[in-house]
Amino acid sequence: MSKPPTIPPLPAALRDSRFMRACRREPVDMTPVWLMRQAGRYMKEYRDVREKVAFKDLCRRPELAAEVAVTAQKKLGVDAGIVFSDILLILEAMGAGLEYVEGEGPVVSQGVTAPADAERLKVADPEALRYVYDAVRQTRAALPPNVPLIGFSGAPFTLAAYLIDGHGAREAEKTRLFMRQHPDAWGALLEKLVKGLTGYLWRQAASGAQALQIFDTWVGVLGPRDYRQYVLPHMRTLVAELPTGVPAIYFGTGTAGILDAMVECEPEVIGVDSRTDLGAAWARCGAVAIQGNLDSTVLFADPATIRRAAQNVLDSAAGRPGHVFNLGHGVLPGTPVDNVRLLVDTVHEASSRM
Ligand code: 1CP
Repeated sequence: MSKPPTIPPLPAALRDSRFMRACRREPVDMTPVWLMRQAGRYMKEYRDVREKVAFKDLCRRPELAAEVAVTAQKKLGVDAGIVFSDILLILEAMGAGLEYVEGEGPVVSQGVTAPADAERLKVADPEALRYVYDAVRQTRAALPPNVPLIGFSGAPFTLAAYLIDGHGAREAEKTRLFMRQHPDAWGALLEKLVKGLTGYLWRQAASGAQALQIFDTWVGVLGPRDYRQYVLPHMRTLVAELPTGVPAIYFGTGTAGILDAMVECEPEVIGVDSRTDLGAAWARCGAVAIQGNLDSTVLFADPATIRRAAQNVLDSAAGRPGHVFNLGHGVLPGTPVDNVRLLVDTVHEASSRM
């Protein structure tokens, strides 16, 4: 593997930003907020771009990816931007097929059905994803100087689930069987993923991402024993190999049963969905910042309901240092943009009074 690139020093305006302070569990003037999938179909500006460009081409055109990410950050007034990309792009760099089918979502082909397939896949060459680093660079340059940029990748388990189950990895049934039936091939596959992800995430940080989110969207299908046996050792390696000073945010859904095990990989921030109470999560996780966790469907409700629900999340965080406000999962298609802005303003106003 090529030597990791160097990480640029963090300018004071970014270092002292609310979001970075919260990631380090330092006190803040108000709770920082950003939203998973803050750039996407619910936003007219995004749909206008997508009318002209297919999704994969959008990801591969850094100037457009940057435009979409920066527009969302500015329009919403959120405390961080996230690079516009997708967790599945790395699968192509490993030798799998990936198509985004209109109205159906991503479809992975030439994935893994037998141990030999896991052997056939390559460690992703991080240079094959150069267009992502260009997007990071251009997004960083266009964001306000005090607004951090989040880079991201999928987690080894969730990416393996897309390779093994193909599309719609929600229940990950084939994946759960594969890891038990072929533990050696499973271990080798996750090692390969971790190697590729390490180079990929380092390069995003070197190109101007101030934090790195690892999306383990489907890991909640596992119980704590299986998580510790089949996933944790690989997550530990990945998080340990990331650059110091660049907070790692580890997010999964349906993780109430495995949160204690997930934090054992020692991320700076753990992301939880709306099924977990924030106060209870802190009691279990200890010294870690927590990101979350408003139910995404609240954003379809009336203003009073949105305000009350946001306040409930802030109340369960109870002013502890190290809360990054977010949804429990992504912004849903069809969400009214005005409601998202109301949420952001409410989080800022209500938390500054607390
Ligand atoms: O225009 C379109 O129709 C494409 C829809 C879309 C978008 C906007 C996809 C396809 N990916 C994305 C962008 C994206 N994906 C971002 C950046 C935007 C932002 O957050 O502002 C990020 C962080 C992701 C990450 C991602 N992709 C995850 C993890 C997050 C999560 O929601 O759990 C997952 C699971 C994916 C796979 C994926 N890509 C696209 C879709 C529709 C899906 C989910 C498919 C499934 O349910 O299996």
